[in-house]
Amino acid sequence: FVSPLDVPSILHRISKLFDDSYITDKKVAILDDDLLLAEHYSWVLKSAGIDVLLVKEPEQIISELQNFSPDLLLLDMHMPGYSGSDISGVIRQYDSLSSLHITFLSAEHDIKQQLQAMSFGADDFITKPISNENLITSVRLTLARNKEIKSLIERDSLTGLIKHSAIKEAVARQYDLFKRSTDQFCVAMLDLDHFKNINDSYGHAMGDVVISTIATLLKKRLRRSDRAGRYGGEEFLIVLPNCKLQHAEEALNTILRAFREIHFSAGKSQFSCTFSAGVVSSELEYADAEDMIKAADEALYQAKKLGRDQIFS
Ligand code: GH3
Ligand code: MG
Ligand code: MG
Ligand code: MG
Repeated sequence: FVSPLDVPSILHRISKLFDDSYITDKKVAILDDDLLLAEHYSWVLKSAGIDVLLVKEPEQIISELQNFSPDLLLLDMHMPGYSGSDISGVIRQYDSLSSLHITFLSAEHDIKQQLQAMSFGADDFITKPISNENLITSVRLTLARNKEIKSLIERDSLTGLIKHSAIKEAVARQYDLFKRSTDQFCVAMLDLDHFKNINDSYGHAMGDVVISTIATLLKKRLRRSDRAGRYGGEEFLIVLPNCKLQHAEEALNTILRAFREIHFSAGKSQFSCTFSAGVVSSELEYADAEDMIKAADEALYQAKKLGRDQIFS
């Protein structure tokens, strides 16, 4: 073990390796039956500005991970009564934890044993003992790399919004939270009006400009805790946590007014565009997240039927 003094110096040495502002998710969970060692790792990572959860009861690991939602789990391979492979096998059965990065910690040097253990759902391996410097470097590299991969997989390149499956997952996560906390939340489905006409009259590239404009507006005007995703071509799914139906409706109406005022220039002509949206609240009891999305889609259909350029709830 080292004195507290050398953690800052380690950080200083490796800081040039990383753009810190880039790593915004810094949550790591640790499970090791050697509590002294686990506490040491925790202290080292905390000194590096990482939020750490020490899992002390392996039986509670699923709920603890779901509550803390870490980006990385450092998991001991050998524990009395459990193996790391058993635990990662269980973790991978939960959809909400399927993207959690699991790194095995072990004194196991045999590569064959390591690979076999990893076939149960871990992503990589750290061999114990590990120096403080290597632990911090390895954890930060994993966090940075994960964030980059996640954003490449989840983000849509035209709008920078999260894609279909990621926004659906965000709705599902909110629905799960709601079941436990009963905080009301809303889901909205938004679709541009007569968008085919815009493509036909001004070209597909101009259509793309309109799509990225509404996406930018959503990013700017929604609350930070809200999430918007590109559900389809010119369709957007939005989840608004901690929000009453009336407020969601107001927020979308404000965005609609702003969007309507935008004048797009295509050569000598100018045009504008509108959208329709359907909003539903968790106050009405829905069977699951899927059911709520379907209801938002039906509300959207009503908004279209009533003449478009409006929010239906
Ligand atoms: P409505 O008011 O009923 O929604 O009419 P609409 O013309 O908007 O009909 P719909 O929503 O069915 O049309 C979607 C159109 O959006 C069809 C498709 O060609 C176009 N589209 C889908 N994705 C893209 C894209 O990425 N870029 C562009 N430019 N157009 C797209
Ligand atoms: Mg152990
Ligand atoms: Mg449309
Ligand atoms: Mg559409």
